Amino acid sequence: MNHPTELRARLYADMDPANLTPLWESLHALVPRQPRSPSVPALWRYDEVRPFLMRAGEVITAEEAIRRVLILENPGLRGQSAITQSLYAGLQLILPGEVAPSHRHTATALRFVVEGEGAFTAVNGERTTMRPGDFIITPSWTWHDHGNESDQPVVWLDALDIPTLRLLDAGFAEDYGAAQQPVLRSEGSNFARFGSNMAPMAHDAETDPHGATSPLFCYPYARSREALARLRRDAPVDPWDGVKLRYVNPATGGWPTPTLATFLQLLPAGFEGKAWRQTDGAVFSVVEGRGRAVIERDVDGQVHRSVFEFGPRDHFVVPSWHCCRLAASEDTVLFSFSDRPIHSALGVLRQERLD
Ligand code: 1HN
Repeated sequence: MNHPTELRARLYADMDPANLTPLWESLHALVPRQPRSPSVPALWRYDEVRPFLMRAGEVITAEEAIRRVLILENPGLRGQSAITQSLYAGLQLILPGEVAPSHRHTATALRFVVEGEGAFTAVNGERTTMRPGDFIITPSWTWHDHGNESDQPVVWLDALDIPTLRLLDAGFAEDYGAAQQPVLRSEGSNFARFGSNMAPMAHDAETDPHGATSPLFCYPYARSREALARLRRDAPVDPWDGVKLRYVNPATGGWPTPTLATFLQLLPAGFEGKAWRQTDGAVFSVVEGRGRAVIERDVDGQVHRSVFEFGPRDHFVVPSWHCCRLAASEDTVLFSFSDRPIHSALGVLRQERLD
Protein backbone atom coordinates (compact mmCIF):
# COMPACT_ATOMS: atom_id res chain seq x y z
CA MET A 1 0.00 0.00 0.00
CA ASN A 2 1.26 3.44 -0.91
CA HIS A 3 -1.50 5.43 0.77
CA PRO A 4 0.06 8.45 2.57
CA THR A 5 -1.38 7.35 5.90
CA GLU A 6 0.31 3.97 5.55
CA LEU A 7 3.58 5.47 4.33
CA ARG A 8 3.62 7.89 7.25
CA ALA A 9 2.82 5.23 9.80
CA ARG A 10 5.67 3.10 8.43
CA LEU A 11 8.06 6.08 8.58
CA TYR A 12 7.11 6.79 12.20
CA ALA A 13 7.57 3.15 13.19
CA ASP A 14 10.87 2.82 11.33
CA MET A 15 12.43 5.96 12.79
CA ASP A 16 11.15 5.48 16.31
CA PRO A 17 14.16 3.33 17.36
CA ALA A 18 16.41 6.19 16.16
CA ASN A 19 14.67 8.51 18.64
CA LEU A 20 13.03 10.54 15.90
CA THR A 21 9.46 11.72 15.90
CA PRO A 22 7.46 13.95 13.50
CA LEU A 23 6.76 17.47 14.66
CA TRP A 24 3.64 17.80 12.51
CA GLU A 25 1.76 15.28 14.62
CA SER A 26 2.22 17.36 17.81
CA LEU A 27 2.64 20.90 16.52
CA HIS A 28 -0.73 22.16 17.79
CA ALA A 29 -0.18 20.77 21.27
CA LEU A 30 3.36 22.18 21.37
CA VAL A 31 2.33 25.65 20.26
CA PRO A 32 -1.18 26.12 21.68
CA ARG A 33 -3.40 29.05 20.68
CA GLN A 34 -3.61 29.74 24.38
CA PRO A 35 -2.42 28.02 27.57
CA ARG A 36 -4.15 24.72 28.30
CA SER A 37 -2.79 23.93 31.71
CA PRO A 38 -3.00 20.34 32.94
CA SER A 39 -3.37 21.79 36.44
CA VAL A 40 -6.95 22.34 37.55
CA PRO A 41 -8.67 24.63 40.05
CA ALA A 42 -8.69 23.10 43.53
CA LEU A 43 -9.64 24.02 47.10
CA TRP A 44 -8.17 22.63 50.33
CA ARG A 45 -10.49 23.40 53.24
CA TYR A 46 -8.56 23.77 56.46
CA ASP A 47 -11.12 21.89 58.53
CA GLU A 48 -10.49 18.91 56.26
CA VAL A 49 -6.71 19.27 56.12
CA ARG A 50 -6.01 20.02 59.79
CA PRO A 51 -7.00 16.61 61.21
CA PHE A 52 -4.64 14.92 58.73
CA LEU A 53 -1.85 17.31 59.71
CA MET A 54 -2.38 16.54 63.41
CA ARG A 55 -2.41 12.81 62.64
CA ALA A 56 0.90 13.30 60.82
CA GLY A 57 2.09 14.84 64.09
CA GLU A 58 1.26 11.58 65.84
CA VAL A 59 2.94 9.23 63.38
CA ILE A 60 6.23 11.05 62.66
CA THR A 61 8.44 13.61 64.40
CA ALA A 62 9.69 16.73 62.64
CA GLU A 63 13.26 15.50 63.08
CA GLU A 64 12.49 12.14 61.48
CA ALA A 65 10.48 13.65 58.64
CA ILE A 66 13.13 16.44 58.18
CA ARG A 67 10.10 18.55 57.21
CA ARG A 68 6.65 17.34 58.32
CA VAL A 69 4.61 18.62 55.41
CA LEU A 70 1.44 17.60 53.63
CA ILE A 71 1.85 18.53 50.01
CA LEU A 72 -1.03 20.38 48.36
CA GLU A 73 -0.98 18.37 45.18
CA ASN A 74 -2.92 19.61 42.22
CA PRO A 75 -5.54 16.99 41.21
CA GLY A 76 -4.38 17.38 37.60
CA LEU A 77 -0.73 16.79 38.57
CA ARG A 78 -0.94 13.89 41.04
CA GLY A 79 2.41 12.30 41.81
CA GLN A 80 4.38 15.39 40.77
CA SER A 81 4.51 17.25 44.11
CA ALA A 82 3.24 20.34 42.35
CA ILE A 83 0.34 22.75 42.84
CA THR A 84 0.96 24.33 39.44
CA GLN A 85 3.34 23.21 36.71
CA SER A 86 6.06 25.48 38.11
CA LEU A 87 5.36 25.62 41.85
CA TYR A 88 5.21 23.41 44.91
CA ALA A 89 3.05 24.12 47.98
CA GLY A 90 2.53 22.31 51.27
CA LEU A 91 1.36 22.80 54.83
CA GLN A 92 4.03 22.24 57.46
CA LEU A 93 3.41 21.34 61.10
CA ILE A 94 5.89 21.83 63.91
CA LEU A 95 4.91 20.79 67.42
CA PRO A 96 6.11 22.32 70.71
CA GLY A 97 9.72 21.45 71.41
CA GLU A 98 10.47 20.19 67.91
CA VAL A 99 13.27 21.19 65.57
CA ALA A 100 13.30 20.84 61.77
CA PRO A 101 17.02 20.39 61.07
CA SER A 102 19.17 22.88 59.19
CA HIS A 103 19.81 22.42 55.50
CA ARG A 104 20.04 24.43 52.32
CA HIS A 105 19.00 23.97 48.72
CA THR A 106 18.94 25.92 45.50
CA ALA A 107 15.15 26.04 45.58
CA THR A 108 13.78 29.33 46.87
CA ALA A 109 11.15 28.99 49.60
CA LEU A 110 8.58 31.20 51.23
CA ARG A 111 6.55 30.60 54.37
CA PHE A 112 3.16 32.06 55.14
CA VAL A 113 2.07 31.44 58.71
CA VAL A 114 -1.40 29.88 58.95
CA GLU A 115 -1.95 28.81 62.57
CA GLY A 116 -0.23 29.22 65.92
CA GLU A 117 2.39 31.59 67.16
CA GLY A 118 5.84 31.30 68.60
CA ALA A 119 7.68 28.97 66.28
CA PHE A 120 10.73 30.47 64.66
CA THR A 121 12.62 30.03 61.46
CA ALA A 122 16.34 30.77 61.28
CA VAL A 123 17.90 32.06 58.06
CA ASN A 124 21.47 33.23 57.66
CA GLY A 125 22.18 33.22 61.38
CA GLU A 126 19.07 35.13 62.45
CA ARG A 127 15.78 33.90 63.84
CA THR A 128 12.38 35.35 63.22
CA THR A 129 9.36 34.50 65.35
CA MET A 130 6.46 33.30 63.22
CA ARG A 131 3.07 34.92 63.75
CA PRO A 132 -0.11 34.24 61.75
CA GLY A 133 -0.02 36.07 58.43
CA ASP A 134 3.73 36.71 58.47
CA PHE A 135 5.43 36.23 55.10
CA ILE A 136 8.96 34.86 55.42
CA ILE A 137 11.60 34.23 52.74
CA THR A 138 14.21 31.50 52.61
CA PRO A 139 16.52 32.59 49.79
CA SER A 140 18.15 30.05 47.50
CA TRP A 141 21.17 28.30 49.07
CA THR A 142 20.76 29.72 52.58
CA TRP A 143 20.92 27.55 55.70
CA HIS A 144 17.54 27.32 57.37
CA ASP A 145 16.02 25.45 60.27
CA HIS A 146 12.81 25.80 62.19
CA GLY A 147 11.94 25.34 65.85
CA ASN A 148 8.95 25.65 68.11
CA GLU A 149 9.63 26.89 71.62
CA SER A 150 5.95 27.73 72.23
CA ASP A 151 3.30 25.48 73.76
CA GLN A 152 1.11 25.23 70.66
CA PRO A 153 1.27 23.54 67.27
CA VAL A 154 2.33 25.92 64.51
CA VAL A 155 1.35 25.46 60.87
CA TRP A 156 2.53 27.39 57.87
CA LEU A 157 2.22 27.28 54.11
CA ASP A 158 5.46 26.49 52.28
CA ALA A 159 5.86 27.51 48.66
CA LEU A 160 8.92 26.55 46.65
CA ASP A 161 9.99 26.77 43.02
CA ILE A 162 10.88 23.06 43.04
CA PRO A 163 9.11 22.07 39.79
CA THR A 164 10.88 24.95 38.04
CA LEU A 165 14.28 23.82 39.30
CA ARG A 166 13.39 20.26 38.30
CA LEU A 167 12.63 21.54 34.79
CA LEU A 168 16.02 23.27 34.74
CA ASP A 169 17.88 20.38 36.42
CA ALA A 170 19.34 22.94 38.81
CA GLY A 171 18.55 21.30 42.14
CA PHE A 172 21.34 21.00 44.74
CA ALA A 173 21.02 20.43 48.49
CA GLU A 174 23.20 20.02 51.60
CA ASP A 175 22.63 19.21 55.25
CA TYR A 176 24.17 21.60 57.74
CA GLY A 177 25.45 18.76 59.89
CA ALA A 178 23.91 19.99 63.13
CA ALA A 179 20.23 20.35 63.95
CA GLN A 180 20.47 24.11 64.23
CA GLN A 181 22.71 26.77 62.77
CA PRO A 182 24.36 29.14 65.21
CA VAL A 183 22.51 32.35 65.97
CA LEU A 184 24.78 35.22 64.89
CA ARG A 185 22.47 38.23 65.14
CA SER A 186 19.69 39.13 67.52
CA GLU A 187 16.10 38.88 66.39
CA GLY A 188 14.91 42.05 64.69
CA SER A 189 18.31 42.96 63.33
CA ASN A 190 17.30 42.14 59.76
CA PHE A 191 14.11 44.19 60.10
CA ALA A 192 16.04 47.12 61.55
CA ARG A 193 18.40 47.04 58.58
CA PHE A 194 15.85 46.61 55.78
CA GLY A 195 12.31 47.03 57.14
CA SER A 196 12.13 50.81 57.46
CA ASN A 197 12.67 51.97 53.87
CA MET A 198 16.34 52.31 54.72
CA ALA A 199 19.40 50.15 54.12
CA PRO A 200 22.75 49.80 55.83
CA MET A 201 25.80 51.69 54.61
CA ALA A 202 29.19 50.17 53.90
CA HIS A 203 29.90 48.92 57.43
CA ASP A 204 27.03 46.47 57.19
CA ALA A 205 26.55 45.96 53.45
CA GLU A 206 24.34 43.18 52.19
CA THR A 207 25.61 39.85 50.94
CA ASP A 208 23.49 39.25 47.81
CA PRO A 209 25.30 41.34 45.18
CA HIS A 210 22.74 40.55 42.47
CA GLY A 211 19.74 41.77 44.44
CA ALA A 212 17.76 38.83 43.09
CA THR A 213 16.25 38.10 46.50
CA SER A 214 14.98 40.57 49.05
CA PRO A 215 17.45 41.23 51.89
CA LEU A 216 14.39 41.55 54.17
CA PHE A 217 13.37 38.05 55.17
CA CYS A 218 10.26 38.63 57.28
CA TYR A 219 7.31 40.83 56.29
CA PRO A 220 5.17 40.96 59.44
CA TYR A 221 1.42 40.67 58.97
CA ALA A 222 0.68 43.52 61.37
CA ARG A 223 2.39 46.02 59.04
CA SER A 224 0.83 44.75 55.82
CA ARG A 225 -2.62 44.44 57.38
CA GLU A 226 -2.46 48.01 58.66
CA ALA A 227 -1.60 49.24 55.18
CA LEU A 228 -4.62 47.45 53.71
CA ALA A 229 -6.93 48.83 56.41
CA ARG A 230 -5.74 52.33 55.70
CA LEU A 231 -6.08 51.98 51.92
CA ARG A 232 -9.55 50.50 52.28
CA ARG A 233 -10.61 53.78 53.89
CA ASP A 234 -8.61 56.17 51.75
CA ALA A 235 -8.16 54.70 48.29
CA PRO A 236 -10.41 53.45 45.51
CA VAL A 237 -11.38 49.78 45.67
CA ASP A 238 -10.39 48.08 42.43
CA PRO A 239 -13.34 46.28 40.77
CA TRP A 240 -11.16 43.23 40.05
CA ASP A 241 -8.76 43.02 42.99
CA GLY A 242 -10.29 45.01 45.85
CA VAL A 243 -7.32 46.61 47.62
CA LYS A 244 -4.24 44.67 46.55
CA LEU A 245 -0.58 45.22 47.36
CA ARG A 246 2.46 43.35 46.17
CA TYR A 247 5.36 42.58 48.46
CA VAL A 248 8.58 44.18 47.26
CA ASN A 249 12.30 43.73 47.57
CA PRO A 250 13.10 47.01 49.36
CA ALA A 251 16.51 47.18 47.68
CA THR A 252 15.13 47.10 44.14
CA GLY A 253 11.37 47.62 44.22
CA GLY A 254 11.09 44.32 42.35
CA TRP A 255 9.71 40.97 43.42
CA PRO A 256 10.89 39.59 46.76
CA THR A 257 12.39 36.49 45.12
CA PRO A 258 13.54 35.63 41.59
CA THR A 259 10.78 33.07 41.05
CA LEU A 260 7.94 33.77 43.49
CA ALA A 261 5.76 36.88 43.55
CA THR A 262 3.60 37.50 46.61
CA PHE A 263 0.54 39.63 47.24
CA LEU A 264 -1.85 40.62 50.01
CA GLN A 265 -5.32 41.92 49.24
CA LEU A 266 -8.42 43.02 51.08
CA LEU A 267 -11.90 42.42 49.68
CA PRO A 268 -14.40 44.60 51.55
CA ALA A 269 -17.60 42.96 52.84
CA GLY A 270 -20.07 42.72 49.94
CA PHE A 271 -17.34 42.87 47.29
CA GLU A 272 -18.37 41.22 43.99
CA GLY A 273 -15.24 41.24 41.87
CA LYS A 274 -15.02 41.24 38.08
CA ALA A 275 -13.27 38.41 36.24
CA TRP A 276 -9.58 38.38 35.39
CA ARG A 277 -7.11 35.93 33.97
CA GLN A 278 -3.33 35.80 33.87
CA THR A 279 -0.63 33.45 32.65
CA ASP A 280 0.84 33.04 36.12
CA GLY A 281 -1.05 30.36 38.04
CA ALA A 282 -1.71 31.64 41.57
CA VAL A 283 -2.22 30.03 44.96
CA PHE A 284 -4.34 31.79 47.60
CA SER A 285 -4.21 31.44 51.38
CA VAL A 286 -7.25 32.89 53.16
CA VAL A 287 -6.21 34.88 56.21
CA GLU A 288 -9.45 36.50 57.36
CA GLY A 289 -13.06 36.56 56.28
CA ARG A 290 -15.28 34.51 54.01
CA GLY A 291 -16.00 34.59 50.35
CA ARG A 292 -16.26 32.83 47.05
CA ALA A 293 -13.97 32.20 44.10
CA VAL A 294 -15.58 31.32 40.77
CA ILE A 295 -13.02 29.87 38.38
CA GLU A 296 -13.85 29.09 34.77
CA ARG A 297 -12.11 27.64 31.79
CA ASP A 298 -13.26 27.16 28.24
CA VAL A 299 -12.24 23.72 26.99
CA ASP A 300 -13.12 23.27 23.31
CA GLY A 301 -16.20 25.47 23.62
CA GLN A 302 -17.36 23.92 26.88
CA VAL A 303 -17.17 26.00 30.03
CA HIS A 304 -15.85 24.21 33.11
CA ARG A 305 -16.74 26.09 36.29
CA SER A 306 -15.51 25.62 39.86
CA VAL A 307 -17.18 27.49 42.71
CA PHE A 308 -15.19 27.57 45.93
CA GLU A 309 -16.71 28.92 49.14
CA PHE A 310 -13.75 29.76 51.34
CA GLY A 311 -13.04 30.74 54.93
CA PRO A 312 -9.99 31.36 57.11
CA ARG A 313 -6.94 29.10 56.49
CA ASP A 314 -8.41 27.57 53.35
CA HIS A 315 -6.19 27.36 50.27
CA PHE A 316 -7.07 27.37 46.60
CA VAL A 317 -5.29 27.46 43.28
CA VAL A 318 -6.21 29.38 40.12
CA PRO A 319 -4.24 27.81 37.26
CA SER A 320 -2.82 29.72 34.32
CA TRP A 321 -5.31 31.46 32.05
CA HIS A 322 -8.39 30.44 34.02
CA CYS A 323 -10.95 33.20 34.55
CA CYS A 324 -11.41 34.01 38.22
CA ARG A 325 -13.92 36.18 40.07
CA LEU A 326 -13.56 36.84 43.80
CA ALA A 327 -16.39 37.83 46.12
CA ALA A 328 -16.50 38.45 49.86
CA SER A 329 -19.37 38.32 52.34
CA GLU A 330 -17.18 39.76 55.12
CA ASP A 331 -14.03 41.83 55.07
CA THR A 332 -11.62 39.28 53.63
CA VAL A 333 -7.83 39.20 53.45
CA LEU A 334 -6.11 36.94 50.94
CA PHE A 335 -2.41 36.19 50.65
CA SER A 336 -1.34 34.82 47.28
CA PHE A 337 1.77 33.81 45.40
CA SER A 338 2.58 32.95 41.81
CA ASP A 339 5.46 32.44 39.39
CA ARG A 340 4.98 35.92 37.91
CA PRO A 341 8.68 36.91 38.15
CA ILE A 342 9.51 34.12 35.69
CA HIS A 343 6.78 35.23 33.28
CA SER A 344 8.02 38.83 33.51
CA ALA A 345 11.65 37.89 33.04
CA LEU A 346 10.78 35.91 29.92
CA GLY A 347 8.49 38.62 28.57
CA VAL A 348 5.50 36.26 28.40
CA LEU A 349 3.34 37.65 31.20
CA ARG A 350 -0.21 38.28 30.01
CA GLN A 351 -3.00 39.63 32.14
CA GLU A 352 -6.58 40.40 31.18
CA ARG A 353 -9.24 42.21 33.12
CA LEU A 354 -12.63 41.08 31.85
CA ASP A 355 -16.11 42.49 32.40
C1 1HN B 1 12.00 22.53 52.68
O1 1HN B 1 13.30 22.73 52.84
C2 1HN B 1 11.09 23.04 53.57
O2 1HN B 1 12.73 24.18 54.83
C3 1HN B 1 9.74 22.86 53.38
O3 1HN B 1 10.78 24.04 55.66
C4 1HN B 1 9.27 22.15 52.31
C5 1HN B 1 9.71 20.87 50.33
C6 1HN B 1 10.57 20.32 49.45
C7 1HN B 1 11.93 20.50 49.61
C8 1HN B 1 12.43 21.23 50.65
C9 1HN B 1 11.57 23.82 54.77
C10 1HN B 1 10.16 21.61 51.40
C11 1HN B 1 11.53 21.78 51.57
